[in-house]
Amino acid sequence: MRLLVLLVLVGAAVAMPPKDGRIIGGTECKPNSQPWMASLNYGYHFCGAVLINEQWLLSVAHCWYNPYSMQIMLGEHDVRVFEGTEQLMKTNTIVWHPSYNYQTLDHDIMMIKLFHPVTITNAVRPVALPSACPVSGTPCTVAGWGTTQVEPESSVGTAFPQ
Ligand SMILES: [Ca+2]
Repeated sequence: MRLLVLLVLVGAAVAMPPKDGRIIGGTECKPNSQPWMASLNYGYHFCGAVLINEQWLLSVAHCWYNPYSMQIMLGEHDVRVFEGTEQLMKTNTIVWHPSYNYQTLDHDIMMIKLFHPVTITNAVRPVALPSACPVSGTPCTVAGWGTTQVEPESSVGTAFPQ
């Protein structure tokens, strides 16, 4: 599964959310062009996160997993192959939004503190956080290890393709 990127318009994404909650149609990223992306895994990738400074990540609360079992991989492109740019991290501190509701997914945000700060490299670097909310219609990038196409009806429910 390689890192994918989607370019969307903020206004369009808000006005027309996909029916099933997925964003389909991305393209494979240039390796390490999204150096703030992290893969959360426990033997395999299960969720993405974003490095917001040298020791904290932002993700969604519904991706919570036992912090003592979870690994955080930074500097990833292909999560199935060792590429020499990865930094494996652990955590014991996960903070949910205090109003997170697992049934409605309201306030679906969590913060993950790494045991140690990352080493800043060309493949691992915090994202530049905005100083204000974006204006409707502002282009933005969505990145993650997802799928680039809709699966045929017959394969619905199978693992995501690369
Ligand atoms: Ca890799």
